[in-house]
Amino acid sequence: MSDKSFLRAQYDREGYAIYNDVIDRELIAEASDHVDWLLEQNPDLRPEQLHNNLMTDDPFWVRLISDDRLLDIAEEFIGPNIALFASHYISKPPTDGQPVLWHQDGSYWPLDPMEVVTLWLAVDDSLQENGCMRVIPRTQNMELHEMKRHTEEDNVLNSRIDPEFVNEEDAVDIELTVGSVSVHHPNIVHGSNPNNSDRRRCGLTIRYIPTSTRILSDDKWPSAFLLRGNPVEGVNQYLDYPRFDPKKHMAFSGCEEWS
Ligand SMILES: O=C(O)CCC(=O)C(=O)O
Repeated sequence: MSDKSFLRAQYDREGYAIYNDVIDRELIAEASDHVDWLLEQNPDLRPEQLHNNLMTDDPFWVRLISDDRLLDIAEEFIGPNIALFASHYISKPPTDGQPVLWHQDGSYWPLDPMEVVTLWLAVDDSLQENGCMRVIPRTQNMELHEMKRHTEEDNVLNSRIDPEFVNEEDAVDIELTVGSVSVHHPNIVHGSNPNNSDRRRCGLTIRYIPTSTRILSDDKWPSAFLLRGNPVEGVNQYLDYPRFDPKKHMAFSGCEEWS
C-alpha cells in the first residue's frame, strides 16, 4: 500500500491522519513571523484568536494556504476543485495558553453539504506538554451535536460538546514536529489542553472545501478563495487574491510576485 492510500485508509477508519515534514523550515519561519506581525497589528486579540476575518487582505496568509504541498494533501480528500472556507492561527502562548474544549467542527459551520477537510499545520513543535491537539478516534461516524456555550473556564471557543458524548480515555495526542500536518474530519470529537509549558504552541487550521460545497452566508465570506480547479456555477462568490503592498503587508519571500 502506498503512503497516500495508507493515510487515506487511516483517515477513513480513524477520522484523522498525519503527514510528516510537509512544509520547509524557511516558510514555517515566515509563518511564525506572520503570527508576531498579526499580533502587533491587533494588540487587543489573544494569540489563540487570529481568525480568517484578518486574511481577506493578507497576501502572505493566502500564499501560505495556497501552497501546492497543502493543496495536494487536500486534493486526496476533497478532489481537484478546491476553495478555502476558513483558516485560524491558534497560537497558545507559554504558561497561559488556553484549552480548546471537546467539540465537533461541523457543528459551527454554515456549509452545505458538510464536505470539508481540515489541515492543521504545526508552526511550532506541537507536543503533549505544550497542548497539542487531541482527537477521539472513530467519532467521525457520530452525528453532529449542537455545541453548548461554556464560559466557566477560559477556553478558545467558549463552548464545547455535551460531555456525555466524550469518552476521554479513548483520546489520542496528535504530536507533530514543525512543518508537519494533521488532517481531520468535520465530525471527529477533538480539542486540546492548556499550554502550561514554557514553549509556545502555534498551529494554523486550514479548512478546504470542494467548490461544490456551498458557504451559507448572506455576507461576503471573508476567506472564500478559489485555490485550485474550477468553481461550480451559482455556488459561492470568491474573493480576488490580495495584492502585496509594502506599506500595508508583511514582506515575504516572493512577495513581489503578489504586487
Ligand atoms: O489547535 C487546537 O488546539 C485545536 C484545533 C481545532 O480545534 C481544529 O483545528 O478544529
